[in-house]
Amino acid sequence: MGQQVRDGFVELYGTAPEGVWSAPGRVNLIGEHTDYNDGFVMPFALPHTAVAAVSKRTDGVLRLHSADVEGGVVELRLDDLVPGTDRRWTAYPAGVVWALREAGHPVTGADVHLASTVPAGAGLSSSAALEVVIALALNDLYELGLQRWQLARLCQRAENVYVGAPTGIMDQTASACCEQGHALFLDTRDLSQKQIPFDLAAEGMRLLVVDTRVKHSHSEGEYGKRRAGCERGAALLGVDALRDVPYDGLDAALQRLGDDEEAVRLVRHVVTEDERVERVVALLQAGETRAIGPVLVAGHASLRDDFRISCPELDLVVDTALAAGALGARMTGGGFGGSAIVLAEESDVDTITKAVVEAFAAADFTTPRVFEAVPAAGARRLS
Ligand code: GAF
Repeated sequence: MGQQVRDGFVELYGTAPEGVWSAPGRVNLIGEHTDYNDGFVMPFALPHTAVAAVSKRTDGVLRLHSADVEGGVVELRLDDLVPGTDRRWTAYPAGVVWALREAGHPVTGADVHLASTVPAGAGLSSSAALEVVIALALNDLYELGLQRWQLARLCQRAENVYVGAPTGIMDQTASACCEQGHALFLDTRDLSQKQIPFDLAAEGMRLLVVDTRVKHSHSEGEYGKRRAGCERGAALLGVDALRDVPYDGLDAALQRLGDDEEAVRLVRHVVTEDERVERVVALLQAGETRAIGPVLVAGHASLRDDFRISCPELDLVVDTALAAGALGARMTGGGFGGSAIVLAEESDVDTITKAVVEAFAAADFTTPRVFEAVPAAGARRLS
């Protein structure tokens, strides 16, 4: 796609771009809604990417164009970028430019043409891919010398403040830092990372992504409500973040919350989910990959029953896949729609896929999009 985006830039702006960059979407293997609680996550990069051809400008103008969106070039003045004022796709790249400048980096403008193969609204981090590809391009072109984790932080700030979605740091870090063939074990408190080899094919397994086609959006209220609820739970327990509630102290913590049913559910999900991430890492490192299946299923139950962010379509994927022989399955990403993942023996993939598609048809749901996910590379310069 790099060449196509380069050609598109030439056609649009009449000169060759200074470079072309790509940044992937992600799926999260385990560790959901833990990132804004300073906890653990374990995403890996998808082969689906946002690709941007970019050149610098010196006149304080940002020109943005997407091959995926109807309409022409959007021209913005850097001095006019104000958080919360843009409801279009352009808020993501413009937000990154705003965040870089707000942090004191001397960005004086850019021409951008981009295209993305990350499905939008599918819970696969299409917005983080868009942010990270711009951040990486500007970091290179303006020789800012920022490290990957710093770019991720700036992209998160763009999303939180400029776009107005109160998300955590997982998606941007995944897009910026993942490596091919690995899942990223990330401690979101200090952003320390460990690349965990994750080669299912070598062990005769596959990981399927099932996009339910139910669109989700983080700017809408429910995500923010869960986040506020977790912060309230931490305050009630007198800790900085729920990450600080130890797993072996969970019962005592829940007792302290008494009959505050909502706080009990949210705290129980986050604390047990952090433990599940650590368990999955330990199992993978011990070579017991098939044993992560039940941990993924327990994660789904916790998101459905305690965190309450699943939906009938996601539950149907999980239940149907398990009944058709999957080793494990769970929703992935922010919830309220989006995608689920299914861990399966290679020999069961066709049966499971067919069962899920048929179950959706029987329930009168939109046909889901099913594809295999193999851990791909993180953000990089293509040319
Ligand atoms: C979304 C958010 F963007 C992430 O930060 C994370 O909270 C995730 O939902 C849930 O784990 O993708």
